[in-house]
Amino acid sequence: MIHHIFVVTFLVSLLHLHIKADSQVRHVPTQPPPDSRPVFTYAICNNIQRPHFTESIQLKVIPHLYLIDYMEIACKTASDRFTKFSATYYPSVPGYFIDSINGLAGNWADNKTYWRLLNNNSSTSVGASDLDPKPGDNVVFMFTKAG
Ligand code: B12
Repeated sequence: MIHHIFVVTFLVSLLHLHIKADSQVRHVPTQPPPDSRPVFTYAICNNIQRPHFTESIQLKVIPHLYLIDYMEIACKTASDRFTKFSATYYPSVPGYFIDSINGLAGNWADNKTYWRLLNNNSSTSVGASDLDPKPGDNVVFMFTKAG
């Protein structure tokens, strides 16, 4: 009988310890994983010329990089969705004008199409060589027909 009581007491205290340990684990504040630097969203969107396409990627903000650098990173790290882009350097601006993305080129002369650059739903006042995305930004190259 005494032996039984001892065993039951022992088991109950074990259970108690377990619950205690478990509740302690639950109350430990969640630590961010070591590689969770701030990100921004980069997207390309063509709704006007078939085949339509939209692609989006979250990229880590890296000091001293500009959008054109991130466009290259997207082509390297998600080459199935961000296949390529082409750009022309204008010393007059100065900077790179983005001519084509994923093989789709603007054609200002014939139909006033171009790749328009937006950040947080507003047209940017600078191009891809001068835009430095901040954490949380929503940067989009939108294929657009002017006028
Ligand atoms: C006309 C014009 C356009 C036209 C060009 C069409 C064409 N082929 O004619 C369109 C509407 C396509 C355009 C688009 C953009 N433009 Co613009 N554009 C101008 C504008 C009003 C006149 C340029 C011009 O004709 N100059 C006279 C000719 C003889 O000189 P040029 O050296 O040959 O000009 C060429 C370059 O300026 C080039 N170009 C036009 N815009 C841009 C933008 C960038 C970043 C670059 C590198 C080149 C470039 O196209 C011109 C014609 O070939 C200037 C303002 C100004 N007054 O200069 C802004 C200007 C050059 N554009 C500007 C911007 C920001 C843009 C956009 C990024 C806007 C956006 N948020 O989408 C986009 C480019 C996006 C991309 N795909 O890279 C800025 C550049 C600032 C900077 N330091 O980056 C300027 C200075 C306006 C401003 N904010 O003050 N643009």
